[in-house]
Amino acid sequence: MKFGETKSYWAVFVVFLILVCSSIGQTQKQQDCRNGRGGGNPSWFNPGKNCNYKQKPYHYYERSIYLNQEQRGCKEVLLVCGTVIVRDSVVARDPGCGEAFWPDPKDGDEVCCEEFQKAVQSKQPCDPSKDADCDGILNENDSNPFKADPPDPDADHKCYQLELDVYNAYLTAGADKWGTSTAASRNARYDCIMRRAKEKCPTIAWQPHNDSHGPVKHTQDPDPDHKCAQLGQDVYKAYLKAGAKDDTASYAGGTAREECRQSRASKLRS
Ligand SMILES: [Ca+2]
Ligand SMILES: [Ca+2]
Repeated sequence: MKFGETKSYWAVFVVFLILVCSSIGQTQKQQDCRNGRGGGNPSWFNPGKNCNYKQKPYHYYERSIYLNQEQRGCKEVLLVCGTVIVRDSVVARDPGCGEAFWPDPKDGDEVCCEEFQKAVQSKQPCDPSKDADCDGILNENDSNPFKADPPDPDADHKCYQLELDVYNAYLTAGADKWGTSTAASRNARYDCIMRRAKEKCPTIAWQPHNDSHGPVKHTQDPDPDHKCAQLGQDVYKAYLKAGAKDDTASYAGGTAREECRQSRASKLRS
């Protein structure tokens, strides 16, 4: 093999290594995003070879516990390595207890009991008797108790507040309640949630629309009372308040203003 040939083999090998490493990085990232905060399920969910005592959690559901003439009790129990996790609810006698809240554990749901019990004692990284997968959702509210759920991108309700602010901005501009105002504010909330989710997990397949159009000239000013201009300003400020970047906020404000001008111009023409 000539020296030049060896060099090009090396180059191909290095490129191959880079590709493999970057694809592993990508998979790792997707994994973290799917498993949510802290980057994944706690260690007791993947019992390794060194784990001596593994057990699949056991789930049972007791319906219709007699309470009195009007009410029934429903009791769900999860048994994990000797720890009992209970979910009690009281319902009207009719129709009675609904479907089970927790899913039945499957074969891949084995828990490493030494690690689980160690965490129950030390409460590190969390207390699994209260939150078995350490995702911050307590067992009794977690419909997926053995899998860390991804964080809620709107946990601080900023996107919900944005929806309210945009709705009010449209009402002030004279838009109708149920049509334009509702549609515009829902779109704003969806856009906000998706942007924030994508910031946390860049692998999410969603692209924001940022194809900005300049203002259109109209023969007659469709906005003599500056209601559309005010709407644009209000939407811009609402986005900034929700934590949007300045260009995202200007785009949203500009789009609202132009759509408002278009709609008023077409009313003037008819
Ligand atoms: Ca949980
Ligand atoms: Ca969970």
